[in-house]
Amino acid sequence: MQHARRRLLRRSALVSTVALTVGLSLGATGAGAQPGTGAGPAAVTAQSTSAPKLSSPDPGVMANLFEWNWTSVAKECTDVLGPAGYGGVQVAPPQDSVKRTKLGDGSDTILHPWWEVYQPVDYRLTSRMGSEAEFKSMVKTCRQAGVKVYVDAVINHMTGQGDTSYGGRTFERYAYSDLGVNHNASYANSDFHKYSGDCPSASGGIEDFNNLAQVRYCELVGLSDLRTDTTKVRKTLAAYLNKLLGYGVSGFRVDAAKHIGQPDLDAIYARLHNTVDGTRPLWALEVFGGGPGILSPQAFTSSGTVLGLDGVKQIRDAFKSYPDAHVGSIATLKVFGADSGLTPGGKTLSFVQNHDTERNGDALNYKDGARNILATQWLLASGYGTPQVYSAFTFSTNDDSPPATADGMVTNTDCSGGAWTCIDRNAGILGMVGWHNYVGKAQRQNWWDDGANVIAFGRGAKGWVAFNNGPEPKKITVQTGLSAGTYCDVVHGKKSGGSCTGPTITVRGNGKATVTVGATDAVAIQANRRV
Ligand code: LM2
Ligand code: CA
Repeated sequence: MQHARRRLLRRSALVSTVALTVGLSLGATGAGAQPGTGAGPAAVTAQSTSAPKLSSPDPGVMANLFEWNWTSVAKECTDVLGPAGYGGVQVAPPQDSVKRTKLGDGSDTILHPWWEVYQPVDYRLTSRMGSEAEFKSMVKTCRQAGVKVYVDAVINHMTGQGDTSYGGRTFERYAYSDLGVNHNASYANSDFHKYSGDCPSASGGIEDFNNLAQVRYCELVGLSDLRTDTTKVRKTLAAYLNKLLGYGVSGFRVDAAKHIGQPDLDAIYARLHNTVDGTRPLWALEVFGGGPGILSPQAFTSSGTVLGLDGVKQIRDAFKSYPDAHVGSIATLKVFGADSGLTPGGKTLSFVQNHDTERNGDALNYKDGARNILATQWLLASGYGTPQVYSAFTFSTNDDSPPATADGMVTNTDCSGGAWTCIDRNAGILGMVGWHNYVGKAQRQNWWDDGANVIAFGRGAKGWVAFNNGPEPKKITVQTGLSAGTYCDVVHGKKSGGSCTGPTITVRGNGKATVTVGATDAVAIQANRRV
């Protein structure tokens, strides 16, 4: 199934490339576009491109700590994310999920693969990342550290099989009793598209990812598809999300949003309470590119923010054709964003990879080492979208569990052992998080490139940065836009007292600087880090 879905996704991606080439002429800015507001829903019709009626605040830089347990997320918020200036953290699906007692159909060999969490059983927060009490305490701790929490909300479907759950339930597919919200509502056959007659495919699964009714009403990789078009299911899902908002959660990454569809997404969002800060929740929709018309990511921007999944591929192709080991050409990134066919920055959660794309070849991943770090630093500098820094665990097969007990409970993150990537802690990335926050909405200026793999640009008179994606160090003399002075390179050092713990860069009276940028490395300076 998994492979079949990938093949289908690939095929529809090809279709989309053609569609994008032929069809799109979006006017908004690319690189340098503003990080932005999330969104609330507007009435969606096939024609509608109206602006959202409500907006949520700019989340700032978000860390995506995929499948870190709640204790480790809390500690990271206090020790690393808050002090470095991350504004938010995305966490893995916290609802109770399947805990397999047997292997699947023979295509997998790991009892507790990472993807168990995408098969909800009920809406108690008894997951392999910890208990409901630990979740609540994590949200409180992160918020105290100045880091808002965003939850991966799995609301399109329930499990693909009957089994046991991390919360200790035993259940059958299409029969999930006592969901723990909405007066302990249950889901029965009548709450699934399997029994509603809406799914037109012969198999009951999504066979054609360009067919609207199949995409919305048939089963995605065999997962029991909820009737999100009914009031009962909408109320139950909203009760789950409102419980999370009540605990202090600030918004959601909506799993499989393309398979829920705009009308149902808007109706669910309309039932959501404000966050404890009095703002509308972030509503970040997972919509793979490749679908026509209303199935395209662009067509979901009137319902919310969308995940930058097409951007992920452009970033991969600019830096490296993973997994071919070819070096790409980052000079191509002069144009990136709406002008390169992507959704506008103000409506996009941008990232170099997530848990799907790091495994399926669409993205760079931690195995690319310095090149992956460089790409993440570039994203933070670009100003495109709300940038996420992805930090998870290492793997050798696509199904590997995160480090866990034999029972599947995820163990504490240990950044020293090689099992966790801890990319959020990389010193150069921490420096670029600060740089990103400092330059704010300043426009990109003084773009320079060598036509291949060295680029440099400023953001207003506030910051300047250079990236070298090539194999040799490169010496460049360029206009920085900053005033004369000696600055700390915040990728390799920190300002401490009157000096820099790393190298410095001198800007001359005419704003120019001569800088050597190391192979697969970056340098960055900002106006408030002069030595
Ligand atoms: C997503 N976005 O739309 C997630 O980002 C993605 O990671 C999820 O798939 C998917 N949608 C469903 O939430 C992952 C994983 C799949 C896995 C599912 C469910 O990529 O391989 O499917 O989670 O755990 C697995 C098996 C598959 C089986 C299915 C149902 O790999 O072979 O299909 O469970 O039992 C019969
Ligand atoms: Ca659906």
